Formats: sequence, structure tokens, C-alpha cells
Amino acid sequence: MEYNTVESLETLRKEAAAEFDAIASGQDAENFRVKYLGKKGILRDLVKSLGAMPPEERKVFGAAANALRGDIEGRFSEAPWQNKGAAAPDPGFDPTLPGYPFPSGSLHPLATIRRQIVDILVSMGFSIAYGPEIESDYYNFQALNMPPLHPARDMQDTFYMSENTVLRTHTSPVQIRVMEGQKPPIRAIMPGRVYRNEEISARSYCMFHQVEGLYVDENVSFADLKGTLLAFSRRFFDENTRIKIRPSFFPFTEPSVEVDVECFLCKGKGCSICKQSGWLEILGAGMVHPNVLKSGGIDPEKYSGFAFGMGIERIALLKYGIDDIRLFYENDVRFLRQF
Ligand code: 2NL
Repeated sequence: MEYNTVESLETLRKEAAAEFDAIASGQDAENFRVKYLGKKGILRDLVKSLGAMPPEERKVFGAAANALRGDIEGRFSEAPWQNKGAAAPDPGFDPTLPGYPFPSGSLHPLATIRRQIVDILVSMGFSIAYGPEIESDYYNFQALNMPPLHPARDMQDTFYMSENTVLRTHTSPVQIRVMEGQKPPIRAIMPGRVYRNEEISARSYCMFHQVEGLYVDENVSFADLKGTLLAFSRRFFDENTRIKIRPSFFPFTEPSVEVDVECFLCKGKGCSICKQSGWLEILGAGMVHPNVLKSGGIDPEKYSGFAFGMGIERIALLKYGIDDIRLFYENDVRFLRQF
């Protein structure tokens, strides 16, 4: 098309405006610049038409052509994408659309259960203590009323690092360290990993997690133990949960008990989780053996105490209805995503 009338300049203005608005990339912008504003561009060519025009027409056309060139140059140089040489905006990008969902992680089921247990006990006045996972024979056994050759020390269950060093088989050694380091009243819980050299199966693994608790003061009685465990069970499971206390044996407590809670699923009627018994065993406990108080530097004539221990895996398996303990350690995201 020849641009040699004022009317044709209006057509040119519209065409240029449409092309300008369609600029979608740096390449489009460069093509536009060459086509309209370049040395051989359409707007430069207009001057050539002037020579053939009568003077009156030349004056009007020249002014209109200059105005058009000024407008296009102005818009082009002021386009937002010209700043700092940024590329032209991609019209396929809509900044008002919602973002892509960001994959979020979640707590491991064992961490969730541990936090629930620890939070309840901390709110009841227990403080948290930690200790080494590699322990001496003394702290893991002797101080807990298990002298050499005691049957509970059976080689089958303990990982020995050397003759006198073991991977702790319970968190109780931390309690000895706490008793050594402070005077009664002592109210402390010990969450942590423990190790047992057992055959790996759906039921047991070579490592698991415990939370143990210890309360030592003057006149601590078995009734205090019952009240503490009942209050804990009602906070953790259900406010009407009943508990059942059965006699048992641990070398470090006397008397020793095991505690069952009413099955939270069937409320005691009997179901697959509680194997039709209506009860779930959740922890072991007892009054601290006088020999153990002595190991901790505490006078058993003046002070008494209770202690309890629970396995986190056991409670997590029950609460989530999981049938294989190994799932906790495989880090299969198809499993972990369900929590
Ligand atoms: C269980 C049973 C228990 C303890 C742990 C303890 C610690 C000291 C003194 C006395 Cl220093 N007792 N701990 C007592 C009774 C039971 O754990 O079945 N744990 C998974």
C-alpha cells in the first residue's frame, strides 16, 4: 500500500497500533522497530512521497506524517517492556491466576504421637530430659538393679559395642543421670530411641522409641501413679477411658504393673484392634526399686517414687490401625502422605 494521503496515514496508524498491541516477545518488538522505525522503515519512506506533492498538500501531509512518526516512536520507546531491556510480556501469562500448589511435608506419625504424649506430660508438670544412646553397662543395667548375669541382660536383646558399652535398651539410664544431678522433687520424662537385638518382623524392629517418666519425692505413693496414668490416658485417648492395672515384673520397680486402657475403637466391646478383649496394653510402670533410688544417690528411707515407660511405636500402631512396624522406618511417601 502506498501512503501518500492524510487518510492513508490514518490507516497506517491503525495498522501500526494493532501490531504494537500484539507484540508478545522481544523478537516481535524488534520486527516492529525495523518495519516502522528502521532506516528503511515505513515511516522513513513517507518523506519520499513529499517530493511529488503540490506545496499545499505537502505541508499538510508532512505535518501529519511527522505527528504519526512522533506518536509511534513515543509509544514504542515508552512501552513498559522497554525498561532495562526486559522482554515483552507473554500474553499467555495471567498474573491473576492462582499459583501452583506447593507440595507440603507433614510430621512423621511417630513424631505426632510423641508430641501428643510429651505435651500432655509437660502440661502435668514433667520436664524433658535427654541422654546418650550409647551407654555404659553400668547406666543401662547395673544402676537399674540388673547386676551381671541377670536374665534381663540376655545377650540376645542387647547390642554390645564393647564389653562395657551398649546401645541403650531403654531410656531408663537417663533417669539415673537425672537423679544423680538433682535433688527431689524430681518430675521428668525421657523421650528417645532405644535398641534391641531382636528378629525383625511386623511386630518388632531393632530400634524403637520410648517415653519414660519418673516422679520422686517424699510420700509418693502407688495412688499417685494410678492417678497420673488415669489422667494421662483420659487426655490421650478419651475423657471417659477406664484403665486396668495388672501385676507384672520389671527389675527396676517393685511392685511392677502393666496398664491396659479400654479399647478406644470399640469402647471395650471387643474388636480386631483389641483382639476381642476390649483392652489395649499401653505401658509398664511401678514404684521405683529402692536399689535404683540408691544408684541415683537418693535415700530410699526418705524418698519414694514411681516410674513408667511406654513404646511410641506400639501406641502409634494401635491408634492408626497399622499392621507392620517396619512401615515407620521405610520412608515410603505413599505411606507417609497418609498422615
Ligand atoms: C515398658 C515398661 C518401664 C520403667 C520403665 C523406670 C526407670 C527408673 C526406675 C524405675 Cl530410673 N523404672 N522405668 C519402669 C517401669 C516400666 O517401661 O514396657 N516400656 C516400654
